[in-house]
Amino acid sequence: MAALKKVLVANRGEIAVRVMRTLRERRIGSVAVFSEVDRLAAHVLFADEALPLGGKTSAESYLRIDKIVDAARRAGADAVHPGYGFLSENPSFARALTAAGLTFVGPPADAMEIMGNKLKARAKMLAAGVRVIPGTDGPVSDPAEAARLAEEIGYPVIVKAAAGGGGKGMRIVRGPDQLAAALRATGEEAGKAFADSAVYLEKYIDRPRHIEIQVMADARGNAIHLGERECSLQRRHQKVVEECPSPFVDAAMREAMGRMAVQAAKAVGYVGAGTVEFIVDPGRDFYFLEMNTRLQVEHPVTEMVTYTDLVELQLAAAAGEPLPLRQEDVRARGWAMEFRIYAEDPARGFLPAAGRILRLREPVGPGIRHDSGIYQGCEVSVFYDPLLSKLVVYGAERGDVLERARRAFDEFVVAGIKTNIPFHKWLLAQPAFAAGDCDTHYIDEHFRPELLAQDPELPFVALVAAALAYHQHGRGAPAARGEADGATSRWRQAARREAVMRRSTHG
Ligand code: MV4
Repeated sequence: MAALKKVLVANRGEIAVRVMRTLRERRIGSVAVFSEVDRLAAHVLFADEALPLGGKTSAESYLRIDKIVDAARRAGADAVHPGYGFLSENPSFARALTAAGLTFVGPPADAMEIMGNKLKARAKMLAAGVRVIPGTDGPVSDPAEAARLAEEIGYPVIVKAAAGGGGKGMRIVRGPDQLAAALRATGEEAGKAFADSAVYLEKYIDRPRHIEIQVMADARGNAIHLGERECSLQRRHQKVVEECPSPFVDAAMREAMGRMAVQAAKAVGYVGAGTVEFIVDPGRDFYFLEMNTRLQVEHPVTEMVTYTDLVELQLAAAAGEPLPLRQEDVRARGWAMEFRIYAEDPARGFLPAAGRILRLREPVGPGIRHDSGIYQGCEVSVFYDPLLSKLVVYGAERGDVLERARRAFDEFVVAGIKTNIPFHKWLLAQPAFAAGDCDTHYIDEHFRPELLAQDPELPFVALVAAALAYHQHGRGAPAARGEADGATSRWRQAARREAVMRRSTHG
């Protein structure tokens, strides 16, 4: 296959911009596609050229295989990079591109198909000698048979949808009395969500850590791993912070997990960048959970620590080039953490936020990388994923990264819409997080909105507003004395509320 000259990026937001940055460095043309809502989005402004898909929702735009294949043809692209989400793990998309003479920057459709079904993946992994969680070999539907199998596995067990993934379609069962109901409910849910009602049983691993291995394979049968990422900090199956290396993994465990991940990739004829997810029990035993057949959101922490550009490696693999490095050439140096910046309000149950970004001050300086899909003045809609950007912090040691991250968040200003930046500041103040001691339940068990610090700029903003009001109204501004109708001043009310809050939170 010849070197790539022009690549269409079938995605939006920070990942589309991220992919295009490597394209620009490699002097490969970049083509953006966009929905009606995204005419002025960051990825459109960054690209060499941009084609409209029409439609507002994902289903009408970024999920339309026909429109994207057509756009790639019209632009004269030779390849399509799918990013993550949208069509990135859709075997039909890969096949449609191949049929149109275009290169899919991703694995073979067959590999995606196997890994997209948990039962198929389990069977393949078992045959390849990869350790999977004890469970059933196939789907279970008969409650009596399920009860017998669950007894054999040992309670608690978990009912999972074969077509599920990422936390959707599963139920924990603590005893035989709950099994039949869980089987029925999970099956019904899976039928609706994935048009496939097959479910199976696994041993339930309580309080797991989520650790994943980055793999990279070429089309000539070579495969390597680039170490692990710790992804245990999640809120309702949505990752919030990831890091590399994991504070929980030692050299022996990394080696064993890495070897198993490469085995998994080879077993399905994998090509390109992929991630093998492991679930690790408190006794440090680890099991294959699933393989994500795409570039992941959190890939930058691996890039920082291994000094690689995973998009560049993806493009090389797609072009049929051999892997430019052997396993023994992979070296890890330093520590990296990624903080996901979401358009959501942590003070109000993480409600999605939308609107115009009125002011943006991005953190910069030593060890800071900000992979962003926003700019000052841009509109954030509720049509797509709420991920705005990722703050990636790099340093020599984990402690340096934490200090640097606190500094970076103090510089970071996003005004106009609510973000989870205050949440990250809270997290960075937690001793358990600083100690690297959080499992997948930490946030759900420890975070409450009342714990968020008040924005330190707020008193200054109030002061400036008061001064302005004083100037505009002349001496004796009415706001200082109460409303004209005799009601208490809003300023005074706010001050009282503040005083009460301080008393109640500081004893
Ligand atoms: C499990 C599990 C415990 N035991 N499977 C959640 C997402 C999906 N990929 C699989 N998940 C889990 N599967 C067994 N047999 C616990 C989880 C799980 C979890 C896994 C990884 C990261 C965060 C999680 C949060 C809750 C539950």
